[in-house]
Amino acid sequence: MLTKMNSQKDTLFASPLGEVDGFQFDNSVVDVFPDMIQRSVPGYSAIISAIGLLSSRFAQADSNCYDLGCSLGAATLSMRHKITQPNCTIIAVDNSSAMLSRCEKIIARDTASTPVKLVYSDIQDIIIEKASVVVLNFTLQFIPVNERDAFIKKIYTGLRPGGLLILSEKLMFNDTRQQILQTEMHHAFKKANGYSDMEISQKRAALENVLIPESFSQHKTRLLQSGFDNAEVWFQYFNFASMIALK
Ligand code: GEK
Repeated sequence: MLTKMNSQKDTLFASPLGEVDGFQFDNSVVDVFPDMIQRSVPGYSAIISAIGLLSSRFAQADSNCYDLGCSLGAATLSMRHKITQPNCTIIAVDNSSAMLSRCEKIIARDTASTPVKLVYSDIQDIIIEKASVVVLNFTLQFIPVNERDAFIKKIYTGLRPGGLLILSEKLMFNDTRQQILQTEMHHAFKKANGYSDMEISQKRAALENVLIPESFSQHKTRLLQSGFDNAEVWFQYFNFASMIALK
């Protein structure tokens, strides 16, 4: 699995930075990404495994399966190892050239047979067609909020009947006590995984205005208004959740 590959330990925010710049998916992040996401996103490995299981059930013959915001291809590889339907192509898209070129090397070392097409693009600019599975694993949260409705509608349009959208996101909560509790529990999760208070607070500053979380009810409303028949949370660990929406 990708998370067990040679990944440097994430110490990007371990020294005092003074002014913290906005977070970017550059080469320094690529080098530590598997360690970073594993120690920062509760349930990440469980979600990656389930993406494979869900894809094996929902991938249709002669269709495309999309991994939008693929980073180093963890979800792509999970799908690739579980899809058995003929003539499926996995289309993995990211707009970080650093991520995509490392992803290309990782995919090249993998021997599963379903073809993978890597696309360097903003995920909003690609054509989505003949889709049976679309994965947005912690990516929608980086798209400007006012552009999310049109983007989800575009995904819905590109999905075939019976198609599946897997949407994993950091969540926010309308209830103030829940918001505080879940945020504190996420920080406790990160501390238990070896991050210091300074690393946690500097990373939070870097992600402010870059990662914009919404509530589950905002996501559900958008998914239903875009045309999906239904949308539910299938996994949640503190303020990180993965949803499935069916066409
Ligand atoms: C995983 N899904 O390991 N267009 C294309 N890519 C984008 C855009 C955009 N507009 N915005 C952000 N990205 C992965 C993890 S990480 C989540 C996803 C995180 C890309 C960005 O370059 C990065 O690679 C990815 O989305 C987000 O299952 O780091 O919290």
